[in-house]
This record gives sequence, structure tokens and C-alpha cells, in this order.
Amino acid sequence: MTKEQIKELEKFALEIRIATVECIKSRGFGHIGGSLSVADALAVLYGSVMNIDPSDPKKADRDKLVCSKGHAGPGVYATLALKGYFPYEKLKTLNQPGTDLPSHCDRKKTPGIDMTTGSLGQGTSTAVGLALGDKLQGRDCRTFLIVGDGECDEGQVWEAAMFTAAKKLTNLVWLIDWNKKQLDGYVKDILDPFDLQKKFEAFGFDAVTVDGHNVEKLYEALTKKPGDKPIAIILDTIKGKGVTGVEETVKNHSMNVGQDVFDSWLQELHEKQAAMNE
Ligand SMILES: Cc1ncc(C[n+]2csc(CCOP(=O)(O)OP(=O)(O)O)c2C)c(N)n1
Ligand SMILES: [Mg+2]
Repeated sequence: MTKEQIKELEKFALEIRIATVECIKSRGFGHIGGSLSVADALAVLYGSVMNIDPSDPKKADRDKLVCSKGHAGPGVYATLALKGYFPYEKLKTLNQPGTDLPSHCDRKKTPGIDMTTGSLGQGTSTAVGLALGDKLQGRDCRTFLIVGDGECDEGQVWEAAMFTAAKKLTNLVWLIDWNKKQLDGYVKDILDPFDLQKKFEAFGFDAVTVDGHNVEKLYEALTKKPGDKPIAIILDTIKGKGVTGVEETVKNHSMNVGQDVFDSWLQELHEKQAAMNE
């Protein structure tokens, strides 16, 4: 990647963070921590890796995203709005009555959402179904699956992982957001999934751990041609990454703060944006 390409993706990730905070600010509360931790991965996926057409969101041979940790909807919506799937202003309808942007992803409501998610674990199986369907139809496309580290406490995740490797679904790329926290505490204290990379290797994957906030490393991992085994990328991330007040809050899964606090978070992000554009 050139320095310019790296910078473009870093700028896009920052725009995603700003749009995510604006989206959640409009409702006054929402899943901020796990939306911000995947902003860089979303930037690389939608900014450069995925073969998509926002004007034709249902195109059969498109690459697909399943955000199995469906509560990160605001982060995905921010990305989709910035890519032009729907107007930016729509972000301000998050989780309101009658909205197209419910708190968790819903493929029947939001253009660009490829799979309904929210019940943790289930998105892993539906992603397997999408990838298997594409393979059987001979479509040249990939599905990218984002799974939470706390979500890995769900047994269903491991059944889907086993299936992915056993059936050689190399068109399905697993991304595990290893942000070390889940709903109300640290994953290791609630139910430790142990070494995720080793675990995916043992399940038959070509697994790698990358800095989930380094767009260049993410790009490398996401564009690696799979061999015989499917790829699992463990994203070493910080829950709430990019906004100091969120990063420093231990319980930052879903935050309910005043508009002035949201404004201070936005100010921090806008200052970073101005510095980046200098
Ligand atoms: C089957 C199921 N059980 C419980 C929940 C409630 N829940 C929502 S998010 C969450 C924690 C998820 O943690 P993690 O996967 O680490 O997400 P992240 O840190 O990326 O936000 C829980 C327990 C749920 N949505 N689905
Ligand atoms: Mg987590």
C-alpha cells in the first residue's frame, strides 16, 4: 500500500468514528464501545477490500458483511451512510420508532445490511450459510464475518467454525474483535475463551492476530489469498478506540451520557481530523 492509500483509510476510519458518535448521540445512548473497536476494520473492508456497489446493495455476486455482534449496528450504519447506501441524515434516526436503523442490524430494514443479527452466535451460522450458498452457486465473492470476543462464549460459534474449516469455506473470512471486554466486564473474568488464535488454528483455520487499529496490517491480512484453509483474523483492539472518555470507561459497552459529553467526544475526533488534514 502507498502512504496515500494508508492515509485515506485512516481518514475514513476517523469519519466512521465521527458518524458513529453522531448516530448514537441522536438517541442519547447506544453501543459505542464495540462500534468504535471495529471502525478501522470497517474502513479497510468498505474503503478498499470489499467488492460492493452501494447503488445495487443486493447484487448477487457482491462481497457481504455479517456483523454477528449485531449491537455494533451504529458502526456499520455509519460506514454504510458514508459509502452512500442511504443519506447521512438518516443516522439521526437510530433506534427511534419506525426507523430503518434499529439498534441491531436488520437486513430487511437497512440498505447494505446483508444479515440480521443481534442474538449472539447466530450470525456465525448464517454467514456460513451465505458463504456455502455462494460457493454452491459458483459465485466469485467473499463473506466477511465479524464476531465479538464475548460472543465466542456462545457454543454456536464453534460449531460454525468447525463447519467453515471442514467444508473448506475459504470464501468466508472470520474477524474476531478481541477487545477483551463484553457487556459488563472483561471476557476473561466472565468466561475465558483462552488463546483465540490457537483455538482457531486447532479448528482448522489459517489464523493470525493483527493490530486491529492498523489499517495497513488489516489490509494485508484481509487481502491474503487463502490456501486450503479458511482465514481467521484476530483483531487486537481497544473497546471504545478513538474517544478517550469511552476508552477509559470500564463499562463502555452501551453508554448513556448527556449531549454535552457527546459533543466533547465529537470535538476530540474533529481535532484529530483537523490534525490529519494538515
Ligand atoms: C444470545 C445472546 N445472549 C446475550 C446477549 C446480550 N448481549 C448483548 S451484547 C453482549 C456482550 C457481547 O460482547 P462482545 O461479543 O465481546 O461484544 P463487543 O465487546 O464487541 O461489544 C451480550 C451478552 C445477546 N445479544 N444475545
Ligand atoms: Mg468484546
